[in-house]
Amino acid sequence: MEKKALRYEGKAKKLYETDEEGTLWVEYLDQATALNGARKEEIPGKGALNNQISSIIYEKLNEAGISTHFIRQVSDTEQLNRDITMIPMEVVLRNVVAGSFAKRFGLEEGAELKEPIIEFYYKSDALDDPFINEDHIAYLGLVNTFELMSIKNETRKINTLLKGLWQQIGLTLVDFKLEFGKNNLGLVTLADEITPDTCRLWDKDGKHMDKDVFRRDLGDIIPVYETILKDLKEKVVPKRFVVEETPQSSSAHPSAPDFPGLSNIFTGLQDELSAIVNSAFAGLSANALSATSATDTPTSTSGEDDGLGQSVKVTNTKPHPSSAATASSSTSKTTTTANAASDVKTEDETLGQSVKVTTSKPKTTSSAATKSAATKATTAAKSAAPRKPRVNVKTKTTE
Ligand code: AIR
Ligand code: ASP
Repeated sequence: MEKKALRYEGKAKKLYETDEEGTLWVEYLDQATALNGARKEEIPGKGALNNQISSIIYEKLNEAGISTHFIRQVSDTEQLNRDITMIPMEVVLRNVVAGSFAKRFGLEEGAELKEPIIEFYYKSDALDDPFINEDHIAYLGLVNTFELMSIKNETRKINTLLKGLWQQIGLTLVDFKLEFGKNNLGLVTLADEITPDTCRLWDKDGKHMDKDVFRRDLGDIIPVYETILKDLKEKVVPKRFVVEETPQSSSAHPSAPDFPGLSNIFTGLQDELSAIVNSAFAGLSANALSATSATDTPTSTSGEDDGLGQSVKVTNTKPHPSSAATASSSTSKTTTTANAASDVKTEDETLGQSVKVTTSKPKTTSSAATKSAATKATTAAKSAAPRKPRVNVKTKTTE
């Protein structure tokens, strides 16, 4: 693979074309910005740390069946991503009161939210990334109703996975920002970095282990990010990821979201439904679709299961010692990448992960094992109604 012309330079990354169509070469920069780029600083080593941290996280998300842009890390500061059409929207999920949420509602930082709260921001440097709601999203034609449903479902699933992942290194996931794009099949796909630049992470003493150290002038971020990378390498990378079959319960009812494994079925169904709808409605404008009401079925929001079989509970309810709230804005822009083909992994030893997916007959994949988006779309298009999943999948992590 060859690095070709520079496509775009953002605040934290440079995106290059490659000799392979649909693949971008992404270089992480040693730059930190705050206040939408108004404050800018060169921080040697930051690019390498964020590239490696984001690569580890995306490998885990790919393994867990999330459709992402991430292909692979190519050097300390570079990775390959799929080229997808980005949606100019930031999706923020909050587990704990902090940052602009605390500021907006005049709250002290630190209270755990009963249910995660999802917020949307319109990505526009000129407008300073304004806070928007679902009607604004429809009016602006950013995504249609079904894509929005899929984005919210994916965001909740990712929250469950990320909470568990950060908990493995003793950190509470307070909130985070995601960006999505659409791949060549029009499927919603996770993109952009996931790093301490885009997540708020507190250690057990409430110490900031993220970009707030820079935003709030609390010291040097490099040792903080180094600790995170070291801990991820030691405690998260070596974890073996095992997906086990459990017999399907005939009594499982879709309205019982706490039933073990049901959330997987739920999200599997929703993914399929979104795929059908996306392919059926491709071409229709978001405005035309916005007349239909969006149904948002929460999936796995209890925070008890991290999707990797880890028990997760965010218990930080103490007000955070520091209360300065910082307004958010965006990092990168336009087009990055997507994972149209997170391969189905049955026995995958890459990165030391063993992923076993067992299914009952006829063979089908679970939501924890990813089908390629292409297969998914074709399957979805073929079936007139969502298929009944035939497996319950339980995930378990072992050392
Ligand atoms: N974020 C928002 N815009 C850019 C970024 N990185 C992230 C922050 C924080 C979350 O979104 O890092 O984790 C919420 O930010 P805020 O400022 O709205 O409270
Ligand atoms: N990334 C945004 C900026 O560059 C905002 C932030 O992370 O605080 O300004």
